[in-house]
Amino acid sequence: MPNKKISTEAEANPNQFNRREFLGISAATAAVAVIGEIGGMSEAAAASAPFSSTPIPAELKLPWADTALAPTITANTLSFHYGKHHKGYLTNLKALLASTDPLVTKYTKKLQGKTLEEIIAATYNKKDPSSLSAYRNAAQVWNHSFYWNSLKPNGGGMPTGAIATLINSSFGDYTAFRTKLIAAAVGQFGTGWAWVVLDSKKKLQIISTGDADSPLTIKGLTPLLTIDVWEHAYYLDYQNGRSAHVTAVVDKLLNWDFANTNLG
Ligand code: MN3
Repeated sequence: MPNKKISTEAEANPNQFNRREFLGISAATAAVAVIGEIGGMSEAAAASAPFSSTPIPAELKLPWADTALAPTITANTLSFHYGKHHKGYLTNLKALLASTDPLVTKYTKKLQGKTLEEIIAATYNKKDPSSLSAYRNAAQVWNHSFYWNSLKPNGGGMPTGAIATLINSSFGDYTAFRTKLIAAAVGQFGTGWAWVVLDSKKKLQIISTGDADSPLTIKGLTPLLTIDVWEHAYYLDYQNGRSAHVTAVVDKLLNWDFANTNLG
């Protein structure tokens, strides 16, 4: 079941998905953007915002070569994490939505043609097995795509741009932020994620979520960066050394450009 420990104020908020404003990161989607307004969001932003309105992808893609993050994250780890786990979630989601079993379609009919964000919102905290499976697999497809984009070769270290200013105003300085982010990632019990998010008061927060949960289901939070702390993210390279893995990710791979893009 979805982990309810993510926040005492956790609340599914479908409307959140319609009012986020992200700048796009994809040249392909930006190229089709035209000027206009959709519900307060510019059509250019809506069309080029892959992490606020994400169709179920036909296939998945890494934003860098599978050798590019080594030695912090090796191609061997990615061959399983991306090649088996991430792709598996997409395969499972598609199979579920393609099912013609009336016991399944009773719950999945309303999910047809929806974006990942809409599926996540519609199935959050639902108890029937089909909705639960749709939630878990859609959320994990979304989380992993967001995670790959949160990493880049020669990333990490001192932030730049708007995220640097927000880190200083929200946490005092980068050192305090780094300590808190590593602690949240290392301290998440069992499977889950650590997130840097922007709250409704335009301050940064660091939170962790369990299993497939993400800030998308918490009112007022905009995800900026994430770190996967499921064991499949690091066990082949670090065995039980989650702390060493997380520290290396923060210092060598975090993609501040992506955080700045998500800040708009
Ligand atoms: Mn994972």
